[in-house]
This record gives sequence, structure tokens and C-alpha cells, in this order.
Amino acid sequence: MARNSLRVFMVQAKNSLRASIDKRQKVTLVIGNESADLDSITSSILYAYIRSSAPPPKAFSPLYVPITNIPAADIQLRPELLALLPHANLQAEHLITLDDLPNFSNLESKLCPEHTKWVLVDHNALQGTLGSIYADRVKGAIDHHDDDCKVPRDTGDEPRIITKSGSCTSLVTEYCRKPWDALSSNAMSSGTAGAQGDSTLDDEAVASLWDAQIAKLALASILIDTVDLTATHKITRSDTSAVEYLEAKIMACPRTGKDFQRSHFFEQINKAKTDISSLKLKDILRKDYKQWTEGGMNLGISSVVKDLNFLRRKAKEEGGEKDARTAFVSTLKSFAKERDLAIMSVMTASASSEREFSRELLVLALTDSGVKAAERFLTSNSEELGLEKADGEEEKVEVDSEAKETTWVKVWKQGNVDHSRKRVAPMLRQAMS
Ligand SMILES: [Mn+2]
Repeated sequence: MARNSLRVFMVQAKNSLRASIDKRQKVTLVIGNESADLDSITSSILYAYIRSSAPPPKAFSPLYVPITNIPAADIQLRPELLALLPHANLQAEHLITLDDLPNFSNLESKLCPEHTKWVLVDHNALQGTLGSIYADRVKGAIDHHDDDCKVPRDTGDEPRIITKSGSCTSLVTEYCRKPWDALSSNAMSSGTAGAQGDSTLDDEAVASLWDAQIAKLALASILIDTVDLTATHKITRSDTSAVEYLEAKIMACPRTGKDFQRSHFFEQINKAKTDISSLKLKDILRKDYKQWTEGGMNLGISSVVKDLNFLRRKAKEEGGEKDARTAFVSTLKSFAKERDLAIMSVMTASASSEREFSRELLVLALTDSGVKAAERFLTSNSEELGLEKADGEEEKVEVDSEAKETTWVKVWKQGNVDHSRKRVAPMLRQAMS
């Protein structure tokens, strides 16, 4: 297909998804993980955009549709995304979300598995309802988490790249480089501007503007995930070269390159990301949330960009008389019960005004087997994680014998700040299995 702007592509992709559901045609879906952080969203869009413009010869379907793995309403919980979209000339309604798929209750009959092919980005095992229906239809992955070994070894035309990097978007950028460059040079000699109906710009200017828009989208995720390339422990060669490549695309566009400064761009998106004061506590908890089932138990982990005291204050504001700690734990309990969790964890990562980065870890166990698993987790990993009892924090084990309920809550300062959920989730899952 002819090349288009990202904005036009997203409209086409949404229409084509609708058409393939209505007419029962084949469709290729590219989906990020269910936390739907910036990295997941931009990985899926970049992959789908480049692959749709230059699909392999025997593509399963002509278009790759990028799916953001949340309901449309939850886009509003992601201020960093809302701040970023205008840079790519996109609006929230251009994103394709779970709302654009048939209802989960009749998903399987309306979008039958044989008509679908799935490529996973920023995860490598399809979770939840989608996983229960389409897991066998996963035919490719680009990811930077531990390999769950669910993606088949032979993925044919699609990649199977599961390797370390600060940001998954860096790996996608690396994979897309050649077709992307080919696309840019083709567009410059093929009447792109005429197709766009923009007579004020020549072909080259239009192509470079489109390139810059998608490059900004991708760059934002890499900068957020690597803290503007300063988080040295997680940066790999893929990140640094992707940043270089994307920055060059932005600078090559006279319109966007003129005033572009990478650190300002990072600050703008990062500021939006950490401004969560207008959100309700439960929305903060589900904003960057992942869930797994292991050993017959459910585990949920929320990542949060503010510290626990911020969350406790929030809980008190919302919960009335109770003291902040009690109010917070009771919100956590109800959040966990709604999801039938045996273990709920909150991981905070925040920077002080002196820009000192710190992490806290909270683990709440809600069932007897959950408590046992939590204790195993602790025994095996507290050293590697550098867990220290947090100041003024009482370790708490409550047994409500009347309700036959055990709750076990512990909070630590996590001395090893390099370990994010990417490392802690496998530790907890291991202890549960
Ligand atoms: Mn990621």
C-alpha cells in the first residue's frame, strides 16, 4: 500500500479492523502488554505502521492493526500519552483499544481465532481473556522481558526477538530500520505530497515530517524507560543506537528539527507522567498494572511513580476519618478482592527533589497460600532486592478469625533500585508456583 501519515494510517487500521470483524476477513493484530505503558503503545504502533507499509510477500493480511491493551476510557489515566500524541499529530480517539474488539462475551465467535494472527510487543505471553482465546495464534514477538517460552520457536515471516534492552521500542526501531529507510527514500520520489493534497510542501518535506512524527512517538518511550539515557544499568546498545537513529529523523525534518532539544522533550513527557495528583487512588493502582496466575493463585502488581506516603495521603483524603495507613491498606484490599488476588504488590519508583531515585516495595497477601508464597519470596530474594525495613513501618500480620481472613502486609525500602517489576514479578511468580 502507498505510504501515509501515521494519523491516516491509524484511521485506516481502525476501519480495516471493523471491516474484518464484520466481513470475517483475516486480520493481523499487534498488541502491547496489559499495563499499556508508553513503551507498549509506541512499540505496537511503530511495528504496525512500518510493517503495513512494507508487508512480507505472503502476509497473513495486508494491514497490521496496533491494539492498545486497555479500554478506551483508560487512555485518560495516562497523562504522558496525552502529552505525547500531539507530537505525532494524533489524538486519543485515533488509538485502537479493546473497545474496538467485539465484547469479551462473544469475542471468540465474532473474531474467530483462525482469522487472526497476533504479534506481541513488550510482552511474550498473551494474558487474560485474549490469552485464553488467541494464545495459539501468536506468531511473533519483540520483547525485553524474561522469555515465558510461549511464542513458537519458528515464527515464519514475523520476528521472535526476546532480549534485554531498556525499552522494547528500541528493539522494534532496530528491527524496522531497513524497511523504514526504504520507505523514506521511496516517498521522496513518488508524489507523496500530491497524495496528501498538501501543495505547500514538496515530497521530501512531507516524507520527513511523517518520519519525524513517528520518530518522536518512539523516542519518547525510550527516553522515559532509560531516563533520557541516564539509567546506565538498563541501557543496551539497542537503546543508544535507536535514540541516535530517531533523533536524526527528527532533526532531518526542517519543521520539527528547528527547535528540537531531546532533554526538553524528555522533561515535558516525564513531567506529564509524574503528575498523577488529579487521579483517584484506585485509578493510580490500575494505571500501570499487571496480573498473572501461578500455582492456582492470582498475583497483581501495580507500578507507581510516587512514593507510598503520597498514596497513603491520597487514601486518607478519599477515605474519610481512618488514619492514612489503614485507609491505604483497606483500599488495597478491596482492589485485590475485586480481582480475586492471593497476592497484591505495589512497587513505587520516585525521584526526590534532589533527583535521588528510590524504590519501595509493598506486598499484601490475602490467603493462607498467598502468605506462604510471600514468605518464600522473601526468604529467597530479600538479599538480591536489598530489602530494608522502611522507617516507621510496622510489619503486620492480621488474622480476622471471624471472617476467616488472613492478611499479611509488609513494606520495605528496596535498596537495589535497578530491579523493576520486570525482575520482581518473576521472583514472586516463582515463589507461587
Ligand atoms: Mn517495556
